[in-house]
Amino acid sequence: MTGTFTNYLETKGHVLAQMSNEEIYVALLNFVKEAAASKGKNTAKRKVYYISAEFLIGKLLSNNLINLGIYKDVKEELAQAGKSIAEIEDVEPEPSLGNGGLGRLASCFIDSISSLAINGEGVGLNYHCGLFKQVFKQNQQEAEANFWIENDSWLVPTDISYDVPFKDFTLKSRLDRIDVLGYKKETKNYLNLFDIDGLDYGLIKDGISFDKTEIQKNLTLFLYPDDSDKNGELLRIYQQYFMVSNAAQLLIDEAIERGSNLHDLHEYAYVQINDTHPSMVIPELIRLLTEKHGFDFEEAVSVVSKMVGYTNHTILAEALEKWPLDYLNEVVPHLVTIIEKLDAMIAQKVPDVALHIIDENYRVHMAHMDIHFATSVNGVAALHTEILKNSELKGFYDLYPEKFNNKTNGITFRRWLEFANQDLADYIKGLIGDEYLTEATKLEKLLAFADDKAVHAKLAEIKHANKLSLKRYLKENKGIELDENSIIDTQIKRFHEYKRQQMNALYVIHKYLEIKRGNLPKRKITVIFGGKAAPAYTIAQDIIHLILCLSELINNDPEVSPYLNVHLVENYNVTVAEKLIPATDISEQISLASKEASGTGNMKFMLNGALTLGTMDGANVEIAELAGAENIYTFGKDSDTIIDLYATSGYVSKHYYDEHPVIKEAVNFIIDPKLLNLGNEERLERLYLELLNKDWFMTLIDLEEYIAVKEQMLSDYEDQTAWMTKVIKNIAKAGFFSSDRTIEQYNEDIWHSH
Ligand code: 26V
Repeated sequence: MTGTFTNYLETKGHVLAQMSNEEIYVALLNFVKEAAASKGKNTAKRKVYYISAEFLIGKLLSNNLINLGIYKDVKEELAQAGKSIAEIEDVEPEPSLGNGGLGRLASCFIDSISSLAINGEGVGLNYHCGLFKQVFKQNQQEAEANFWIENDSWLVPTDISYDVPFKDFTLKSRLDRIDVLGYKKETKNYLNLFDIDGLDYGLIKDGISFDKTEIQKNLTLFLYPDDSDKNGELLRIYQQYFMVSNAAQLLIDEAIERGSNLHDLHEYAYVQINDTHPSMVIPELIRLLTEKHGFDFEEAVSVVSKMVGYTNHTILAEALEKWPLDYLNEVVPHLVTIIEKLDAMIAQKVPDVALHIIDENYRVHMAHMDIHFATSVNGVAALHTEILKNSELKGFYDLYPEKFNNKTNGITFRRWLEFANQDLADYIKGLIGDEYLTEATKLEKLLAFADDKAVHAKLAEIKHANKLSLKRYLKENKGIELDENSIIDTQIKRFHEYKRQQMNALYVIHKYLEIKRGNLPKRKITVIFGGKAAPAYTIAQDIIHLILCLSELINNDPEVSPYLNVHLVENYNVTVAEKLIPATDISEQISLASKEASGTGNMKFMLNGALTLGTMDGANVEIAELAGAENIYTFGKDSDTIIDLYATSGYVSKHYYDEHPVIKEAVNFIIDPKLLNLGNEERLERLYLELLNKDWFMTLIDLEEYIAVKEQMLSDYEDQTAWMTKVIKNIAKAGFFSSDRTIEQYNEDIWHSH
């Protein structure tokens, strides 16, 4: 960096004190973009292409200032001119190019790739309407289009363009890039976002419904359109193929430019397939090498299968993509011939049809194709990888044990501590220095302060200040009145039955009834939820409805609200997470064991001094191991038990309901007149019956233990010395969950980019 922001403004003839927040934001954006433009590129021979349908990047201004090492200076310059950096941050729109964990992970990964100066870039799509904007009306979720691209944005246009052939037409792409700056690095990488010209916003009707058939005008209009109908699914295939064809053409061009003769392409490029959404990159690379570059089929397969790795992010059957061959034939018939040949190759050497690519119903199992032709298959937490090896993908593991490996997820500490919790970060630096920003396990030095009362007091003070900031934010932006003196218990994540927000809601009901009976808690509890539900996912919408009704009932009840508040924060996104996490005491990670592949919110809370209340699922298991079982609160059946119950159809929710009065009382309350008066009878009734008669994700099996452990936690909170010791031990051991560690492992074990 040369010169301060003020100098930069002077060269443009501006005076900071006279500028509006909007003008300052745009000036800072351009200042950062110019700084980024002067950085060099990473140059290792083998370049990594992290292809992902989602990059939930969040706002970029502050993160970029931090990575440039000038955040504090700029903050100070602004303050001297009477401006607040927080108000400038508010001006930036948040691009929501992702649904949840998978997209946020991809964003933490590109931050770490740049921060480690690895030659690696993200490749995805530039959706003009990111994930829908959530609004609540009559205690229900509604979805609105969520435009984020303004005249001044982080996108840097390029003149790179490719032809992408579909069955009935060819679409020209356009590439826009976002600079990805590493933490205090002289080099940068790109996030490559492909787009089309000729998008027609006029196709959008009510909310997020739109004409899904006009592919040449809608391809990058929406992230994951509702795919519950055939046109939605076809559009998904169009999007996926468009993404990977562009990625494949880009990587081939770049490899040639850097000296590859393509027969050695694998030495120049490695593709990490983020879930199965980019799987068609395998046949597409084979197609390009054979059709455009004169390879014979076998050699193309041989080269491609030395340069791709597949990451699995879920064992939920509905998320494992299986495209009907018919659909692929409607969109990309030229890939179908290749996929059929790949399937035939596998069928020749693997007798077990369950492992083939195309099944007896002519559906293409994208994950199977990935596994057969990748060098590496990884899960995202130790338990998840074990489940893949021993049950979900056992047949494949028996076939290719050497391909399977674990890469426990991570988060970037620059965004999730240094930026989101500035007071805590500064305090930690005062205690142990700032090495942890690049070498996260140095946080262990905090263990020396685990029993230090002065440190405890300071941490409590910081938490309280964060609650106050959250209170201001929620009041100004979300119409919520937060009690900063309450214990803050937070569950933020996509709404899904396996994540069991409904179990937390049943706890809330139980607590409400207890308070009504005069069993008052020692200290007020605020239960906060945040998250969106897929528009086509009815039960998830019903759970949102229940929570909104409970919130209305409880917060307005003068007998109860002094002891218990419930809030569901509207339009949860990365920005909201950055405010909620530093203010939280209790981190809810209560998925049904075996179902949450990893979780990354759990890591963010741990790093920010919240204690985990969780099942032994995903990365919670590793949190317990690292922090020590006595420093986290676990409950519930373990994954082996749950997997067994599914295998034997051994779970009957009605038994739990009938045999446990506490459960019965809480479930019955869902259709109590008090709630029915506030809500929609059909929704509440459906949820009640679902829990009673099906409860596929076994809410009731863990409910009683959950209530007991949460009560234990609330009472332990009163012993602040013991609580703060736990908090410090958690923060000290959070270093393992830095995405720098994860990315180093990807590079050492899979990518080999040096
Ligand atoms: C699947 C589908 C299928 C239906 C249409 C919409 C949609 C959107 C995304 C996905 C992918 C689901 C996989 C996923 O997000 N997994 C999450 O990945 C995180 C990062 O590894 C991990 O921490 C979470 O536990 C895991 O649920």
